Amino acid sequence: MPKHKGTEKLRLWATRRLSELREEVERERARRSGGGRPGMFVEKAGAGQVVLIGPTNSGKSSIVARLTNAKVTISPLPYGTQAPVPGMMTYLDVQLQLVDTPPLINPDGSVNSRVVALARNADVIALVIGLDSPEPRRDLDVSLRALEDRGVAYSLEKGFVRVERRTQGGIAFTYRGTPRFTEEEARRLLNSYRVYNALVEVSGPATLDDLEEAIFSAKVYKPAFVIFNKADLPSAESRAREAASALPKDVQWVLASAVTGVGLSSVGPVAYRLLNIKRIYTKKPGQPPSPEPLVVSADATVREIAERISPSLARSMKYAKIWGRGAKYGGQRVGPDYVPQDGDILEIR
Ligand SMILES: Nc1nc2c(ncn2[C@@H]2O[C@H](COP(=O)(O)OP(=O)(O)O)[C@@H](O)[C@H]2O)c(=O)[nH]1
Ligand SMILES: [Mg+2]
Repeated sequence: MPKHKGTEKLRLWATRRLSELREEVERERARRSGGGRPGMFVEKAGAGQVVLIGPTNSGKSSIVARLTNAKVTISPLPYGTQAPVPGMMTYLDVQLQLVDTPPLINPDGSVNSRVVALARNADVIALVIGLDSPEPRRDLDVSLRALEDRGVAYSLEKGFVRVERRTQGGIAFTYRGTPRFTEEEARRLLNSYRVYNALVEVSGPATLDDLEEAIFSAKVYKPAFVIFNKADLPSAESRAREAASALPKDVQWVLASAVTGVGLSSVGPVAYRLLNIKRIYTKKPGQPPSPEPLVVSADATVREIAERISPSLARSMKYAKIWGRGAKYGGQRVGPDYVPQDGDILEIR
């Protein structure tokens, strides 16, 4: 990488990421040679993986125990959870995977990079903060900084860029918000790194620095929300409100108690929304819709949904009939580029 002032930050990221990956390789080697370290990666299941992270004793294990069938260890002693434990919960009629994790912050105050790795690999991050802590706001800040410093962005408010390299087609841009750079500047930077073909997705007021990070994929965006737990304790709500005041606007929070169960019913809907998916009930002509939905990305078109069923259906389809929120009237006829809504019934012809 060219050495100039603008790449200082980037070199820092690259160095840190490199040492994280080295650690990971070391651990994997130790594990293979029978080192007996508990496995750290959790195979995804269901419509999305929601990883619960946070300081020790905030109630991550208790929440996973309440919402899923998982066998977790709940302990009043700190650092009770050593390895990630997945469990499944049903929301609407889709299965969401919740993952309990060891504490994000080690006893010596350092960050557990294995937990950051789990968050990096998640579909959605749920940050659990215990309201019994002397300083919930500090816990929140420390946890969010741990993610940010290790290249996990949890908010799009400050701007974010994703660069997907391609083999042809030049450089194309998509925007959600207005960046702080011109396409001309972006092209020049990309070209200086010998990137000539790429899809550049720009969110919020992103800068050229953000673009530069994205070229090396040092950074990922993970939608996140905060669970303030232990709502059963005195003045919980005002303490949660105070801590949450520092959150970016696109990071939602919920107030819950793993002991009384209050507020936990928000976890499913908030996680579902952040997963950016939709349920489509397909049907054959003259038959009732399938009881199990097809889960696809929220912006999927009729053609993409057909593709999921079978490539030959996608090729041969002429039109579809649709019922539900995405239809003007039941049985409306729509084309392959139509975007159905969550919960719609679709008959592909
Ligand atoms: N009062 C109260 N205590 C809780 C709540 N959730 C968890 N705890 C307690 O907090 C301690 C730590 O819980 P645990 O789930 O093991 O936390 P973890 O370290 O984040 O997994 C245990 O003693 C739990 O019983 C809650 O909603 N209210
Ligand atoms: Mg635990």
